[in-house]
Amino acid sequence: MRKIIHCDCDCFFAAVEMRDNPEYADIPLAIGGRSDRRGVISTCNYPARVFGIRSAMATAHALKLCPSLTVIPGEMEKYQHVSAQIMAIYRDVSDFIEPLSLDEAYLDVTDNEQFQGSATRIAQMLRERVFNETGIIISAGVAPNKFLAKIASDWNKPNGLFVITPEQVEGFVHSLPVEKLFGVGKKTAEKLQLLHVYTCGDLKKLSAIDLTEKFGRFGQRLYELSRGIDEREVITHRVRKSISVEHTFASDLITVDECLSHIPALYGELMQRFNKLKQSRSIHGSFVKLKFNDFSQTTIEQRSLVHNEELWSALMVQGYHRASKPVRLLGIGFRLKDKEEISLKQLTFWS
Ligand code: TTP
Ligand code: MG
Repeated sequence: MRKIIHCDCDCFFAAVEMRDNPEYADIPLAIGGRSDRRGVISTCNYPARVFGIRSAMATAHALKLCPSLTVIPGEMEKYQHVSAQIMAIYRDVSDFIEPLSLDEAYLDVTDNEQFQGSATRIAQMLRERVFNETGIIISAGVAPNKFLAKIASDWNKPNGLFVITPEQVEGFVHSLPVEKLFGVGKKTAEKLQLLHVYTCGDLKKLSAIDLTEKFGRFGQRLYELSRGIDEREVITHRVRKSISVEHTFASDLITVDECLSHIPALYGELMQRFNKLKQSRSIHGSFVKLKFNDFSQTTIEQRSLVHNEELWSALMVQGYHRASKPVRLLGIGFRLKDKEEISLKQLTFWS
């Protein structure tokens, strides 16, 4: 029996904007494209949802529903940055994490020993840590599988925690509307209604053969989901392709020598991070990144198995002279050999 937590930020893009601009906190706010350019809403905060505004709605329509709606374009880079911070908290708590999008992830905490193995208390701790460290509120669902954990995180949104214990699965699923099942869209729901199936309880009355006849392979899935069964694992093997460190300076670096003087510190930090990697990985290249004071940036890299200060310096000089402008950020990193690629190649070689 697994213990799965699904975490999902509340009105993510809007939450970041409300955090950074408190004047947005209590007014209807949406992130979206301009109505005069046929833009659509990416998301909106909960005060805006009272008016019926939803993701993917045309901004022009949203403004009809709520003329006082504040619509702002948003800043994807900022949301990516906050997302990376939140995912780092999840990774700190569990090695078994599967990010699904910028604001959503599954964690498998079956063998996690924190809080005597209580998934509920781990989820509560995650919610507190994310809020304390990033100012963003997440809702979490705890259940014995992915399918139910995802439904659970939505159940008490916003700012919610909902737990489905193994004993509660049968009762919970019984009254669950079939529209909540992954893969059941409008068409399938209509088809099911013709069979007088509205809830998973109704769905359970149909035999596996019946379901396969009517829905093909998806019929088998419906048979399982209506019984609260979902064997999918949390997929964790994200292959890291590079590792890097970077530093943004309080005041710009003007000369190339100033840039070069930061190499030893960056190099030391990079080696520290590299040595902390869980699996040993081979380096097959090095790169330097420079961001200039006009926010343009450049990366120079070289395939090489060896690395030393001379190599970094040569790359840094090359990068600096691409723009010869004051520098606001410096980064250095390694490209890593893809382990899976190697084993695949070996397989084809031997077969
Ligand atoms: P969601 O988690 O679907 O939505 P949300 O976080 O805004 O709201 P909720 O409280 O219901 O979870 O999506 C996460 C972010 O992805 C969302 O903030 C904006 C973006 N997004 C789009 O840009 N377009 C879309 O159609 C959707 C659904 C989301
Ligand atoms: Mg969300």
